[in-house]
Amino acid sequence: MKHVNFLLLGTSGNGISSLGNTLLGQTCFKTSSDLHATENIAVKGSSALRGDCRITVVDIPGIDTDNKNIDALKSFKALIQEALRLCEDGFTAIVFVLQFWCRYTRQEQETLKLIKATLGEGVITKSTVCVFTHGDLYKHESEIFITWCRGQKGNIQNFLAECNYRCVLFNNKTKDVMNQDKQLEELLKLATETESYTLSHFQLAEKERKSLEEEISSPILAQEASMFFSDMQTKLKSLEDEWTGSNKDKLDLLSKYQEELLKFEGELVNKNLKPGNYINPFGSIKVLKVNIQTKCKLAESEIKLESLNDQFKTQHHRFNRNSSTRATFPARSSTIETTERFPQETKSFKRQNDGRRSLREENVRSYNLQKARGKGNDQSKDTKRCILL
Ligand SMILES: Nc1nc2c(ncn2[C@@H]2O[C@H](COP(=O)(O)OP(=O)(O)OP(=O)(O)O)[C@@H](O)[C@H]2O)c(=O)[nH]1
Ligand SMILES: [Mg+2]
Repeated sequence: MKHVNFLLLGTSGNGISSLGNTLLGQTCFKTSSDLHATENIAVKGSSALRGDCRITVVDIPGIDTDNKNIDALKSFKALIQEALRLCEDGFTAIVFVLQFWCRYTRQEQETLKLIKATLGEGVITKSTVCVFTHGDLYKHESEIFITWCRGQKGNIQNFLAECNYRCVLFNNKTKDVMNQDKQLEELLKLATETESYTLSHFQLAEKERKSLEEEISSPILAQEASMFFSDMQTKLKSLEDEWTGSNKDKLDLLSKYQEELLKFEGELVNKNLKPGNYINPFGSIKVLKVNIQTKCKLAESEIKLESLNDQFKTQHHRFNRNSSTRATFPARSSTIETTERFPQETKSFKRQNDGRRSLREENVRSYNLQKARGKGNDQSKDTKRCILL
């Protein structure tokens, strides 16, 4: 006996479950005339003997493309996996269900895109038959249906050409047995032209699924990124305007911000953000990095300066104490005397002065750099203070 397995897919409400019942010759699937989708969250498979053929049909809930997000994508993927589990030999044909009397809209194209991205780009060309339901509304009596299909224009024509005009019209309401048999025969004939769709096809499509996932998640990621940046900018601004703590704590906080930024950048790279109609977050990351690094340098300079000041005060105090001893020595040139009598202190002063000079030069360079970037006015208060010191 011949076994034919069909997987029915299409936009919600197109008559998918009704078609399943027509194919099986009995009511196995729940149908509804409600405007909302049937609360049919499970995949259901049923078989029936039709002539010399055992037909198995797997009906999955119609696709609702208004709900386009990562979760919808993942749940559709899970439905297909479940369908393949129910039909281990795979499907003789994938049946894409359209309504004859309805326009081929953007929604249908979105559904098709989701199907291709989940089952693989080649699924329409190789494995799909298109069934138009509501055949009772077909009034072009004199024109055979395939001629009507070939006469269509625009996006629907592209789709029909893609499935090589494997199209058949179904009237799910007909009680005429001859008509019922005729449409089933036509579908079975077209199914001999298709390549079976199996688990291995589904596994090969993983790359396409990933790509669609990235396309859907990229605008959401970009929005998250923009919120992250504005939050980071606020934190940096308040660090500049309202900070009352020590420079050491400031530096620690800046290092923490830098770590957060690098972590966020890593996450964005891993999620493979695709270019789209939004500001590229990597540009903002660069700006924030430079901003944090400049602030870190300033805080480090302040810390160095504070430590030099402390050292200087200690040395100065010690020097003053020793100067009373120095008064008992015969009068000589003060520089020579200081160098000879206090070699340690003199060397230390020299080092401090060198240190202060190079620090001052570093601050001047940093100030000039900021000024050149047009940020000198507000960020240079600290730097100016360093230069004056
Ligand atoms: N006149 C006519 N009505 C049809 C035909 N096929 C389906 N319908 C009607 O279309 C409506 C939706 O049919 P369903 O089979 O429940 O559609 P579905 O695509 O499975 O919908 P969901 O599972 O809810 O997404 C029902 O009222 C059916 O009676 C047809 O060939 N002709
Ligand atoms: Mg249904």
